Amino acid sequence: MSLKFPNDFLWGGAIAANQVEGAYLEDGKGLSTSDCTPNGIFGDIVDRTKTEINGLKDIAIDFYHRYPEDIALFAEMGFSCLRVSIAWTRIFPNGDEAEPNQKGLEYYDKLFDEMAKYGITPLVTLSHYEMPYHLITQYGGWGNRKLIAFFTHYAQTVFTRYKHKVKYWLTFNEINMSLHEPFTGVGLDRKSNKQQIYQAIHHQLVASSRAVKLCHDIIPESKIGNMLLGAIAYPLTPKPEDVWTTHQENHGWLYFGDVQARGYYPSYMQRYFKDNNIKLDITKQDCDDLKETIDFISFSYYMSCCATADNSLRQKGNILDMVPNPYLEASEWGWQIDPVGMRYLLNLLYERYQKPLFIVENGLGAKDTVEADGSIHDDYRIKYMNDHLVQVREAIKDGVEVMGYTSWGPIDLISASKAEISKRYGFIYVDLNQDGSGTLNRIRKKSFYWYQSVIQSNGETL
Ligand code: BGP
Repeated sequence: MSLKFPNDFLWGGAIAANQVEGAYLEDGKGLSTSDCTPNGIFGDIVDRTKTEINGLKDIAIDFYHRYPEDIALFAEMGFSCLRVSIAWTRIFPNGDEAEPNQKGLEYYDKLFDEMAKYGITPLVTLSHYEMPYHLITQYGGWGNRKLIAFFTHYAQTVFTRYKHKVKYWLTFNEINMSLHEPFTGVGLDRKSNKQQIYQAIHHQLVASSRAVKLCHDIIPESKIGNMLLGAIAYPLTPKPEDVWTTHQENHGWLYFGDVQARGYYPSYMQRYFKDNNIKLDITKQDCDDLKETIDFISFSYYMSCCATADNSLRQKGNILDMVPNPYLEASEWGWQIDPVGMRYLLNLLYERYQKPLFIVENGLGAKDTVEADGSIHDDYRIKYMNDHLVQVREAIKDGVEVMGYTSWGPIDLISASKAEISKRYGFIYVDLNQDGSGTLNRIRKKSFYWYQSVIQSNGETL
């Protein structure tokens, strides 16, 4: 069997508006939730306009102004695809307006045109960890059913505007994170109870399916997918109770995919809601809307974790309160590195849904050192990505249909969980320090040339 990837495989990288653009109030943009969390998207809510804090996220890596230079660098690596997100607040600054902000629409026109110059296919996320802050203060976030209409109006506006430029779309980034970080996901206070969170998630799932329907109607040749954090858990031991807990733990994120890919709530969730006395307001119209299912499944994959029936072993503070796997090493940020998990996850999702898969985030956050001659030798990043891509190739040989791979943060950007720049993912270094100083100059790392040869050979050099 050939060592190559499919001929139409999409190679590229993934970025998110709030982590790269900066210009956070420029050209009429409104304040978004990500602008209000200075300690990272998972931090406390602070209105930056009043406090003047966190200048780092105000400019981010200044992609808003430097995108032509950055896209030229992506093209130099040979990207055929770039995943970006639209900042909802550039189009509808408050989220509830009838008319869109023209300057915001024009910005993304220019961005997609720049990509087209190099034949780079856009993959666009409608909402990547941000929403208009006004929708939280005035409506209570996704807890309010009205958000469905605001979101679909936004989706309809951008589908109509960019229908000749964008064929691949995603609805909500890592939608399953709403369970763990309700502020970032559904705009609810962290202290919200399960009933409130699941109701808000339900509204978001309905909004997602309505966006899918609109996309299919407005851009018939389009493909629209969901986006999951691929939070795969293994049993910590072969003890049957651990195996069963793991099964349930995986349901905690797979249910989002089940609803979006199958069009209804799975029976195990009905049982879960009953056991936890959660009574959702689900209308007949909601059930009809949910039937409009996605065309493909997309996910991020950084690490795997373990599950156990023994709650005392859970580790707090690491995104999913996971139990560490004794057989795996971890990044400096405690994310356990598991390339085989990539193959396992791809097989699991394909067997479950029989829909094409798109890996839309994968990468290693690490501290880089710039040598005296200006070079950056990030062999650790090359190893991480090479090992994962080898497993992607194995999964393709297993028969899994994989549409593409967009690495996370092909250029250094502001970390989502910590709002820091030192956790770098890029093939391209950005001269920016935590205090906001730096020239913002872009420098090619060693991994830049490695990825370039991987793409050029369509994976043969792995
Ligand atoms: C995913 C998010 C991204 C990105 C990535 C890395 O969960 O979709 O926005 O940031 O994780 O996370 P971090 O930036 O915290 O290292």
